[in-house]
Amino acid sequence: MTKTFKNFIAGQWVAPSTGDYFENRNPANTRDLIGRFPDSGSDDLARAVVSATRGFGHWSRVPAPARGDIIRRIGDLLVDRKETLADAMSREMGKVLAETRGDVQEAIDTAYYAASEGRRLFGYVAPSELRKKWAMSYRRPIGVVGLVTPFNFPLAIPTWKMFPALLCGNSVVLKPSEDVPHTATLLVELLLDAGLPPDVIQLVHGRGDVVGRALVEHPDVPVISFTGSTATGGTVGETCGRLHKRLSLEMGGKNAMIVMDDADLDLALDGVLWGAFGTTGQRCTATSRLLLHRRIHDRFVRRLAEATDRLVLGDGRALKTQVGPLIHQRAREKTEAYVGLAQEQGADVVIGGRRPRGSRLKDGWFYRPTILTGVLPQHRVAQEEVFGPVLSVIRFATFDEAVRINNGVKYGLSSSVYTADVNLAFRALEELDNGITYVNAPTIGAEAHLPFGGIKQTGNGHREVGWEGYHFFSETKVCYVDYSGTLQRAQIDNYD
Ligand code: UN1
Repeated sequence: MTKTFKNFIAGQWVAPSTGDYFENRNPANTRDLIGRFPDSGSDDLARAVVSATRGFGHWSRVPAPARGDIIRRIGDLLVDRKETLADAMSREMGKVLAETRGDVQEAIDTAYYAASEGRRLFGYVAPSELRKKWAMSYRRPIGVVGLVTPFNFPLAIPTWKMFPALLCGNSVVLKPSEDVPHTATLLVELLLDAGLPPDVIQLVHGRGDVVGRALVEHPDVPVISFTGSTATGGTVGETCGRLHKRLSLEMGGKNAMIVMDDADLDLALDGVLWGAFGTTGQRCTATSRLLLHRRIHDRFVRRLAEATDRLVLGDGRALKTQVGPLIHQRAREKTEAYVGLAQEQGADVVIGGRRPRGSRLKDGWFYRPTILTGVLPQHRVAQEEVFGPVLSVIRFATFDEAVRINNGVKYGLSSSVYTADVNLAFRALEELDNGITYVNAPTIGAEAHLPFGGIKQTGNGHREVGWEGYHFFSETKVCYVDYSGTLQRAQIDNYD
């Protein structure tokens, strides 16, 4: 019997007003049907916003340390349910269990950070320019926050938006990716078990162009946080600009790893395998360009091809699997199209460049990890986000050239340099145009307590998590108290 799931609106698990559902299948084996999920309409979303507005009314008045206590309990339950959540996530998203456990761990870390932030959420006290007057600031909740989240981190991304938003006193409407609705459902069940008031969290499943759009356009949702493609982010940005909403965008990446000729090549090899093919390349931080110094280029490519060939593809829940499937047919077709395009533009496929053979993987969206050489910086495969297991190798002669290539794309999320030269390492930190730069580590793996985000068309100036995440989800109120008993006028020149 196929299980039919519901939305969580106004404190109840409810069927969608449309009566329509979509199927959620395991990308490693499409014969495995996980369930049917609501293909909701804008009416469902509107009801969720009404309830979340009520939730905001009382939650925003709960003291921040007490809000933090509930989020700490959420963290504890995430610890208890780590294996169940990881397994469900691998089943619906495809990445290997070690990675989905990491995804849960990122949520746990974010929860405990948020809990402790309830006892900080610092404002400032500044000296007033006048006598007998205090000047200070504190952080206020904003209102109903709309979250639109992607498939690749089914738990980490919704929670790293949601926990700071909740801690700051906002209520939340979550529209998860239609590729990972089951993890979102398990998350909301967990939040309620931990004691989060039911009208503070609403879950509305459905399509981006219906439910996502309704959320972004809703006049009573003053804050939107979106992670997804740069194209969709642009549309979200136009709407939020028109409606004067506060908006945080996390979008594409075209992240490069630079390997200098003095680098520890064993270390760089492990790094690039993990950075390029972890999560099957489906991270916005994925290493999708490998910039190799010409003196080590051929040697490194040979070793990389051998190691890539040994990677074991399969179901993310099978013990031996190192690389899972892509999320769906469109993702595989897009990956194939980029490999074709690269070849037309003159690149060579060194390894991969095709679907796996044999019957074992025939029912999943698998694609062999692929290395392209002879790629030029301006080739489309080296400029555009593939979001698949495709690594473009580019040769360079000098560090300055590598910096130019790294910076010569429209994205600016993450970069990495492998070198033993401390001077070059610091130059990389200074000169690479990205929100995150790693030295002697791959482009993926940002930690949950440091601000996350990118520059240029990766973002719109905000950062997620860390201390900066809390700035986005709260407004600064500045307070002046004049206890002089007289009218004192600021900006009047009192200095004779
Ligand atoms: C993403 O791919 O959208 O830094 C987020 C990392 C992870 C988060 C990636 N902690 O790779």
